[in-house]
Amino acid sequence: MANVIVIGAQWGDEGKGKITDLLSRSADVVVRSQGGVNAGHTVVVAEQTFKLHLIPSGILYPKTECIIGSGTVIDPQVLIEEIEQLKALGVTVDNLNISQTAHVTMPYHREIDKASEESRGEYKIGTTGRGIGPTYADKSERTGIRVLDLMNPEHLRKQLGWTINYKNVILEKLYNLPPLDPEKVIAEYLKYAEFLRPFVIDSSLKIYEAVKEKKNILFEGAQGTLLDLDHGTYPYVTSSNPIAGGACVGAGVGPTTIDRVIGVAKAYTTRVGEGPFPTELNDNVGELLGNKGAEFGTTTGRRRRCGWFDAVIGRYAVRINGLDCLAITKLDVLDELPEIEICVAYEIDGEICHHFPTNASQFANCKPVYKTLPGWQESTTGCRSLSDLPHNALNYLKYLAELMKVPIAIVSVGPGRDQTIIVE
Ligand code: 2SA
Ligand code: GDP
Ligand code: MG
Repeated sequence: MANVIVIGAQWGDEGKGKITDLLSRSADVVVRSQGGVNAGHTVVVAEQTFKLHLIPSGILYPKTECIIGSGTVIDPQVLIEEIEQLKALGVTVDNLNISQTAHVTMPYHREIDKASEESRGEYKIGTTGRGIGPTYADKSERTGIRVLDLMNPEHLRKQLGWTINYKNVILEKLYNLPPLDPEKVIAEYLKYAEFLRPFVIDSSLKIYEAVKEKKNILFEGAQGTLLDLDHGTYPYVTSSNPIAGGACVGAGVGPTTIDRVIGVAKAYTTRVGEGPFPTELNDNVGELLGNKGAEFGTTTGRRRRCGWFDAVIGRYAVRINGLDCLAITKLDVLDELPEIEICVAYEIDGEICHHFPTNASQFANCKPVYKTLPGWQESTTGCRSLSDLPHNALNYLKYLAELMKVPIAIVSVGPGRDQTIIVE
């Protein structure tokens, strides 16, 4: 398997959790390198559904080392709940490691995230309200609290005393919210620190040692390419870098470590939160995709917006991430449709454009150019090889690969581990 990055090729929720779990069978180490508890990765094993937010989707394999890397932001309260839930389900977390240089989400980050969204009115981003943006903002501003700081009570007391007084000015004066009590927050976070202490490591060193020992390392992306802070649909993005390059930065490995980059894309498109979405369907087809695909936020429960597959975005994801191949998920959700549209280009100001426009206003005003393909109107959920697929489903996949100029290596036809076609 070698060293593989798995990233989302759309706006997140492509099924990265399922694909990571699948590939984790042959991985020695699985690393999450960006994002925080905004992420929701679902893994379905037999009758059990696991919803992971910070813990890598490799955790279900007890011999696989799982690392929450340096580029992530950690909400200790949610992480502890996640650990407890896994333990209650009989999953061992002895293989879990937490980077000492990851940043910590504090109560004021959550408060400021929510208050800032409310104050933006029609300009809101549609964040998950989990404090992600403010945590990364503090990291950039160099006022963040890191896991290391959490592990040092004396230091934490000093640093938090100052920071909370500063944040209270923002909470009170800007948002008219009650101030936080520094002593209460410090006591709460010191408790979390004691729980998490045994998991804390120097993560980039551990990953480096695994590289040297020629272990198979899987880098599990969170969110998706179009939510990337630098290359996504700014400002409607998350505050980290979900693209493949972000995995190297967040994990602390050089790009030469990476052997393969897999992009995960749904057979259609979804987006949760605000921002332009050219192929969005506000009709009964959009509703069908949402209902059949159970398109609700894994973290917030918000209804996801649904639309046709967008190959312009797909090609952009291939380029920005250097994708070697694709995993196409949720093909089964299209099973009953008589016809399926694929966006092959955009019309912008009367001109046909085959490239993703990084000019936000052009993207917001583009019109999709569709190619219509016949549907297959049979169930694909029982298919286990390409030859099991209905002719039109196979044609649909072939057309996607042709449009994006990368091979499809995996096809997913249901949430279960076995509902997968590995393309030889
Ligand atoms: P944030 O909270 O600052 O990261 O939000 C900024 C934008 O990023 C989007 N975002 C996501 N989009 C899809 N899935 C995500 N994870 C959850 C899931 C989302 C949920 O798995 O379903 O439960 O609602 C995720 N996390 C962040 C977000 O919608 C904003 O557009
Ligand atoms: P992630 O954030 O990319 O890991 O994706 P999420 O877990 O947020 O959302 C994907 C959802 O689709 C989850 O509920 C998965 O169980 C489900 N899923 C994954 N692959 C398939 C598939 O091929 N078919 C169907 N019907 N559901 C799938
Ligand atoms: Mg998700």
